[in-house]
Amino acid sequence: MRISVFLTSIFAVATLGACGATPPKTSADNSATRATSTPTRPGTGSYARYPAAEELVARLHAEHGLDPEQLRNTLSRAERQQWILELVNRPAPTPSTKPTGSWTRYSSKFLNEDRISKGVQFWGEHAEVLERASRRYGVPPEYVVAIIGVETHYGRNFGKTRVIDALATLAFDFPRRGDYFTKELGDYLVMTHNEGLDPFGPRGSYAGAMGYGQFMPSSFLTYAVDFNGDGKRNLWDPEDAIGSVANYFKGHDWRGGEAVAIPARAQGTAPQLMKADFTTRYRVEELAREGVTSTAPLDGNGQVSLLRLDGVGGFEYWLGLHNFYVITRYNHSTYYAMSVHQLAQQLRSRRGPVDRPLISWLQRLVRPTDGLG
Ligand SMILES: [Ca+2]
Repeated sequence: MRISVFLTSIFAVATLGACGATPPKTSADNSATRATSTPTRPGTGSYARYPAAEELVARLHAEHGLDPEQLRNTLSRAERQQWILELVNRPAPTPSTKPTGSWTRYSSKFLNEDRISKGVQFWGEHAEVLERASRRYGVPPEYVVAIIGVETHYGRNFGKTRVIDALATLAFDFPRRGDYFTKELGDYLVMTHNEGLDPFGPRGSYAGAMGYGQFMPSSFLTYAVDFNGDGKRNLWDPEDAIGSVANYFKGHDWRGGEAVAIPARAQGTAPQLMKADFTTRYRVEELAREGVTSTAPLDGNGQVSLLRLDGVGGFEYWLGLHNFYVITRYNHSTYYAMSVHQLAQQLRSRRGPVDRPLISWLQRLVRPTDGLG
């Protein structure tokens, strides 16, 4: 995924690092030239003898038994990336109360023919793995494919920034989210130690998100799985990534078989003034009093979120159910989760209601009987 700088200014910076799995990314991630290509010598980098780096070294030694000299050596070779600080410190514009078409612009990045057809292709290439993940974790394949499609265009854009530089820069030079990114930097060093990786090897987004699903290091430690059975958890391997994304959703209480979001009808001007995003909770009767009604049964959901999409043709209203909230655990944004949901629906509709692997599996079950008969 490569959000334009415009989108970054509205959505990404405001929510940077708030995300469970992946902070939003920007077109700046494409700038390979901005990332330092070779590690500097020990003790000469931006964070050599930094007090905050020393504190992190002490904590990682105490909590994980990591070698302080090695850690000090690594951190002293990380490079501050000034462009990342400029990006995250850019002020976010104030939200408008009138329709501006922001949803139409945002969603057009993901809800387009290219993203759908490449998603169907990705699904076809990994159909067996997606089915296996769906059976094990109870998450439909289309939502796993849609996440990977929105995050990295199915592995086409992993991000080119050295993860250690991104995390060290945000941990030590971005006070507003310093605690969050210091924790992520620590988790990254634990991850590279446990997995036997050179900390200067992995590249990702400007915020340190990695691989097909753009996992942050804390998400790697908690939710990544070895889904191809080679003994390693590798976020850049599609099979491990598919299992890990499905496990992330399961870990955030995805409920198999339940709907995600339902379009709503809205009458009058009252709905425009209501608080509307994935964090809201309204009783159905409460919404009806304000002129908002569901276009489909709510499967027994007594409380729902009111979602307002700022489309070019005017506001569009949806009701977000439990699984919609689960998608926002990946990225705390209504537009993000709605893009994933609608892309998933498009992928499912294009792929067809029943998976071919399931059919061929059933055929294999039947054939031996035929042969014996
Ligand atoms: Ca693996």
